Amino acid sequence: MRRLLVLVLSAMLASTGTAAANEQVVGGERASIQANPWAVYLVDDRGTQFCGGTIVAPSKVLTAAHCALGRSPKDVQVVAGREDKQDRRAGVTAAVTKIWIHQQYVSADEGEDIAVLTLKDALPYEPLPFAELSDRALYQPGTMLRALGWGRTSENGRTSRFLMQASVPVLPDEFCVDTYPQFVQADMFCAGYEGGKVDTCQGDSGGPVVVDGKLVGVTSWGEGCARRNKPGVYVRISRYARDLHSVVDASPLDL
Ligand code: 4AZ
Repeated sequence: MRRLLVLVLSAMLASTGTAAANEQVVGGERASIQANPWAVYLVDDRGTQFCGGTIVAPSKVLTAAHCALGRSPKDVQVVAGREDKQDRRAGVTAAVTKIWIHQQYVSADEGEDIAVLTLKDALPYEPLPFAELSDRALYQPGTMLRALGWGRTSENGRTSRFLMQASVPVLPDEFCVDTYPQFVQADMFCAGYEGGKVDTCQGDSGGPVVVDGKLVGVTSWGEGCARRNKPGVYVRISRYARDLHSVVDASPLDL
């Protein structure tokens, strides 16, 4: 996530005379794990963070299909309750026992970019409810959404050590279609500013996009990060409510 707070930066330069750019300013704003306890990240078998996710039930984490495809449960772990990736004492690392990927998933820009990880043990953090079919009004253009993640803080930069958040408005579907010929209205929405500057980026994929205490989107794809006229594209979660309930509400024995 990237946000250029020109005023703040010039004020800093004027007052201190140094160019020590504070990553927390250039890269978006910090978000606390206490306020967003359902925000998690995924690590590979080497412990490297590669995607985000959301706790949607005590032992279920929603992420993007493109984050899960081709991975075996034993090579993915969920880190929950940890705002600072370097703070190994904070939160828990949870083992994954099963990976569900939407049956129709092919690639992120064709839609159905959702997956659910089943965890070995229940997490001691509050799950976030996801948007239902009846929540279509939450996708009105102009609605301000909050996207969260530990992804890159600039297009070619490094992923963030800390949980970050950015606010982006839902854009009209026509804008997304004009920008991206492959955009599928029913399955996706796009959000951001025509001028760019605020966006999700690599590593944020699979992570939450929220409004009104509900998960409305999953970070999915886009051309670069924070580019002018290249908004981020997100999974339209309300459209998948039925599919998700069948997986998330299932008892472990049913799967
Ligand atoms: C990615 O590669 C990715 N700017 C995530 C989000 C966006 C672009 C790429 C949106 O995971």
